[in-house]
Amino acid sequence: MSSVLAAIAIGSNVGARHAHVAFAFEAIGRLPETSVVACAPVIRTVAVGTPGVDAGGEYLNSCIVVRTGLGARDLLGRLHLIERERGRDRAAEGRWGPRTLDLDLLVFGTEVIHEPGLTVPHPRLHERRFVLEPLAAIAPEMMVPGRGRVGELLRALVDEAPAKKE
Ligand code: A4P
Ligand code: MG
Repeated sequence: MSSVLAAIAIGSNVGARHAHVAFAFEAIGRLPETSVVACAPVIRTVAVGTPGVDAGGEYLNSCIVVRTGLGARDLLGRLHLIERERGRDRAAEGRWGPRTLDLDLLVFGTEVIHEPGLTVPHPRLHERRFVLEPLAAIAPEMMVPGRGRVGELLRALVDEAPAKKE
């Protein structure tokens, strides 16, 4: 079986956040052709918003690295199903609005994908401390195609405020 290392971001800022994040780790671990390589610490972060949309309260953020034989689109489709199982309703939320569970495909091996509904590496990964901090805790050497290594991308954010709330 050919397989790749994939990194997935986990975020939650609505409802039973700890339970949503725990469910995500467990559900991703149960995906077919997929094994968990490492789970990042769960950190509390300040919500990053977009003008005109209430970003909601504090997030719990984490990351998981898996080895998978699934294709990128198949994997993302299954992540969306996991989000739905935790009550995520995209139709009812604004962009970057509050959400029960957000699962983003950050990195998929060495692949660079620009398709409708699927951009890999995730286009905002390199500028987000709430993603890079947990990911660097488990995969600092992981290469983000076109951007550099995770640990270096995090160090490049030194001038920014810390993601952690406390
Ligand atoms: N899509 C395309 N490529 C991908 C990919 N690699 N991974 C498409 C995930 N989705 C991808 O996503 C919008 C569309 O992107 C989907 O149709 C999917 O097919 P979404 O999950 O419905 O919406 P979103 O997450 O609000 O959009 P976006 O632009 O991905 O938001 P971000 O960048 O994920 O930001 N603040 C803190 N502290 N912590 C957070 O976790 N998250 C966000 C969301 C904002 N502020 C935050 C946090
Ligand atoms: Mg998302």
